[in-house]
This record gives sequence, structure tokens and C-alpha cells, in this order.
Amino acid sequence: VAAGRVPPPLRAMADGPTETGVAPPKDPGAETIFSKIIRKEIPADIVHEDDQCLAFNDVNPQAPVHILVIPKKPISQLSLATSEDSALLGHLMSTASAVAKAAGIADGGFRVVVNDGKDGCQSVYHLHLHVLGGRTMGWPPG
Ligand code: TR5
Repeated sequence: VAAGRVPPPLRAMADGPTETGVAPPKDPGAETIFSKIIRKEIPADIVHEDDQCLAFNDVNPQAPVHILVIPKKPISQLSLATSEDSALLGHLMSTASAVAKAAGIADGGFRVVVNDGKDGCQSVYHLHLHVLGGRTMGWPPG
């Protein structure tokens, strides 16, 4: 553990439910609300789309700019991505940078966040990158 950093509590590494986040689905390929957004079955404020991914404004923004970048492939969480997904993961990062530039937040700087699993406070089990900017971020995150 780096100097000045508090190690995670042992409980965070133990099995069993915690107070944080939503338990992962039993079926890692389960449908989510984001599958419906990809298929355009429900509306979203889309800012970018290509053959591999979609980016849209978060419905509950935590910063003046809050965009989600999601793969079209239904990977439920980062920790379940495999080496076969490496190029796709790189594309998601490149797209996060591109949408930040297009939204006008790249000059000041921005943050990219992936929440994974219950202790990461993931609530939608379809991998997504949060692109946040337009204000100075705090650290450490809550
Ligand atoms: O907590 P995690 O990291 O899983 O982030 C999920 C994000 O999805 C949150 O920031 C939510 O605000 C966002 N979200 C949830 C829904 C939704 C959305 N963003 C855009 N459009 C949405 N629709 C239509 N429905 C949602 N349930």
C-alpha cells in the first residue's frame, strides 16, 4: 500500500453481501436497460455511435458533463472482460477521450470511471465508462 493510502478493510475482500452496490446478476450475459438503448427500444441522448460502441448522456448527471460509453457487446462488468476484448476496451478508452473533446471538457481535464461489482457500486451490469467533467473533481472518490 502506497504511503498515505488507507488499505481496504478486510471485509471488502471477504465473500458475502456488503452495504454497497447491487449484487451482480447470476447470468453475466443478462439483459440490462443499456441493451434496450443499444437497440433503440428506449430513447437516450446519444452523442456518439459506431460499430463497436455507443456514448450517451447520463440520465442522472454527477457533473456538468457526464457521458456513458458502452460496448455494443454485452460485457456485464470490467472484471469479466477477457483478453479477446482487449482491442474493444482500448476503443472504449479512445472513444471516452473523443467524446470528452467533443463536449469541450478536455482542455480543463476530465475523469473516466468504471465501477465494477457491488463494492465498486456498479448498478447497471453492462460495462460502461463514465466520462465526467466541467468541474474540478474531488479525490479520493466516495
Ligand atoms: O452505477 P453505475 O456505475 O452502474 O452507473 C450506471 C449509470 O447509468 C448511472 O450513472 C445512471 O445514472 C445511469 N443510467 C441509468 C439509466 C440510464 C442511465 N443513463 C442514461 N439513460 C438511462 N436510462 C434510460 N435508464 C436507466 N435506468
